Amino acid sequence: MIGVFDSGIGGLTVLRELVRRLPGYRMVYFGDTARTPYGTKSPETIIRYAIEDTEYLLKRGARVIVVACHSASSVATEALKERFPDIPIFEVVTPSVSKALRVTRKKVIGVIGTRATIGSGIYQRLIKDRDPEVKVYGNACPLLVPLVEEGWLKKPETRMIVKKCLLPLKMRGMDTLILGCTHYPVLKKVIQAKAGKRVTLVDPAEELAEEVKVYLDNYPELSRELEKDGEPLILVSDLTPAFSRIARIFLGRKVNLVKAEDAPS
Ligand code: DGN
Repeated sequence: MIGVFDSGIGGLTVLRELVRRLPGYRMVYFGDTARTPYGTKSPETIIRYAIEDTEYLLKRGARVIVVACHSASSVATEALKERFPDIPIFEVVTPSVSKALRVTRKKVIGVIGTRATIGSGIYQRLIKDRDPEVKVYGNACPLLVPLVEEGWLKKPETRMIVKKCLLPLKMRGMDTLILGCTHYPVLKKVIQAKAGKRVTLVDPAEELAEEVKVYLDNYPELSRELEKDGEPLILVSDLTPAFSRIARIFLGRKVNLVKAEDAPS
């Protein structure tokens, strides 16, 4: 099966795209709601959590790992690849960088994300490695996470904060914007309106899902080994009524969250 993990339930935006592109593949999602958020934590802590989340999914039978969390993708990918060299590990940063480089016309790319993601400098490194002429500007927008979780998707306060988050990037002339956090695709319409219609938004969930699909098309033996039995199992390390309500925002439909310790093995 395909194992997907996130700091919480925002990663369901990634699961949603995976299910859309790989319908029928068996998927298990683990949202670390007991320890969320990761985006405010130190790289050492995020790496430790990411390794534990991966170990948990492998124990449950995952053969492929998808890191849905941008904070974990940004700081823990290297450590995960080192620790689990035989497991195909996908993350959300690299495919969004490829897409941004393909679509930028003026070679000015903006990135928004959590403090951990922006603080890691990973986008600057990866983009500059591939095209030193491209300018990359990041802005941490941690306030958007609770706004989405409260369901404040169209409130004037949210529009105002989105505008403020994008202002420094607009001033630099970005023509492409990477939505570097699991929560941001839910705000796509507001972000597009405030960024301006000439700015191309990159939704990492879409790019990652396409990458996993192409990979499995190229490795038919592995693809055959991944069971295909429909509905994903969505596990969380802590369960409250609020999490179930919020999960619906991210997956776009009713979600049955299962507490990991109660899950059938
Ligand atoms: N899942 C996190 C991310 O994509 O960076 C957002 C939630 C958080 O940990 N702050």
